[in-house]
Amino acid sequence: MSRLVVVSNRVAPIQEGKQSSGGLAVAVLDALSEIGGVWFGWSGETYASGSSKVKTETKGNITYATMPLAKRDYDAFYKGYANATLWPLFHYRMELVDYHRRYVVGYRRVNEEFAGRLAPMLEADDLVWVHDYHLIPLGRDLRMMGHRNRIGFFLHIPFPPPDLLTTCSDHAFLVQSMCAYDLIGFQTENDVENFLSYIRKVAGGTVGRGGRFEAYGEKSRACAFPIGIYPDRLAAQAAASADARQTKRLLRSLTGKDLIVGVDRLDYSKGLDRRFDAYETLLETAPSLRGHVTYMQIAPPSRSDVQSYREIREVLEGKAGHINGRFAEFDWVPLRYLNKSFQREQLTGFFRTARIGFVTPLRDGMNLVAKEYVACQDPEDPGVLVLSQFAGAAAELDGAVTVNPYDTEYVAEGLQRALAMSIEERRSRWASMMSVLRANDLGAWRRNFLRALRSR
Ligand code: ADQ
Repeated sequence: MSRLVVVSNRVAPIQEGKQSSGGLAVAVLDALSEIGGVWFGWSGETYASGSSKVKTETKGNITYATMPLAKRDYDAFYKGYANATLWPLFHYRMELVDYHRRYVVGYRRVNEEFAGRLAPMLEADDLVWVHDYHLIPLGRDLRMMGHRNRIGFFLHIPFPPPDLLTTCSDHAFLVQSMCAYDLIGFQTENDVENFLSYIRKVAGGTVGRGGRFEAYGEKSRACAFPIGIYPDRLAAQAAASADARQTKRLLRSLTGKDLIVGVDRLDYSKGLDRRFDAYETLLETAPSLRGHVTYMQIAPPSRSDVQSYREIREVLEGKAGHINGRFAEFDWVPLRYLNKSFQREQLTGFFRTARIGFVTPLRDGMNLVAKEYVACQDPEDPGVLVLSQFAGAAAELDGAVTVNPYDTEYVAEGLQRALAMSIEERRSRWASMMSVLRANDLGAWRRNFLRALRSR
């Protein structure tokens, strides 16, 4: 079988043996360790002057090939175009887009450099799988260097409708670059539809059956491959974690109160500010719940060198202080707000302890936390998932209490419904979600994508 060559922005956290808080890292490592191959990407290091070298290291059946970025490339490509331009743009947050020509110049330069460094490592029958918004032009750059391999691209984040995408001057460059791939994978049918709508309306292309299309002189295919988890592995871990020291400590600290849990990277797309507002509305409108619920929000800081991330952190600190100042009693703190990461084993225990999984992004490609929360529940006494209708996961998780995160009263009502739900209803909603998670697990995601790429 041909090798798999995965290219993604970051490789380093896994290589250094650190716990990564990104969903992509978990998914890619799982896929590669089953098939074997190469994982190429940025090492996470920067250098001020001179040139860089690709460092390779083989562990088991995976060769990690990483390269550092020049400081100016880090600023323009990573901090700039990827995280201050594309991330807000693709999450429908035009007002947060920070656009500069030097950013896109750096973005193109780094993609060309990645392609140039990867090229000598490629064998003719390698399947190449490029991940995410940092590397949209990479496939086209490899093609321009003469590589005829099957090259697929998967976008982990949402794809916006054409009216939003065209607010960015580079929209044609971005979509044209995507068309150079043999297969373009999205998280949901909604994202596929947004992309094909651009192909029809803006690119003047034609769209056929099964996501096949022609545009900019290229023939390609766009399909949805919703990313999953391994639910039974997590369930086993959660069951084991129920007896872990930290889970017991958490349980003791709750003294019988119902736990609402949120776990997100500290990112404005996750809707934490409105989520805090909704919790405040819950305490305001349902006074009987005061002293009987505890909301624990775990949110490790991410991308702290981007201005909009520093701002959301400040906003959340203010809101957390406000809620606790307004409602706390001498023996009850309504909101526990933690800016740190936890080991997977600890998180699974926390998920299992929580009566409610509170997941309300304003826009999210998929949201693996929603799926992980469901998988970690005790089948006899499962908790309830309160989920934003704008998370990709909402298309699959039909047993969740679905809410509109922009409507804080509606979210507060959703929390109330979830807190009051009968055990029969909780069990039946959980069972229906768990069977979806098993059918669309992480293995299925990887197999379906690679099968479609091979057979194109
Ligand atoms: P993310 O935006 O990072 O991923 P998500 O899908 O929820 O979001 O994945 C986060 C992962 O990190 C989960 O596995 C979670 O358990 C873990 N994690 C989060 N906070 C943590 C903490 N405090 N400590 C330890 N682990 C933590 C992007 C897209 C998503 C898409 C994924 C995968 O934005 O929409 O679902 O990629 O494609």
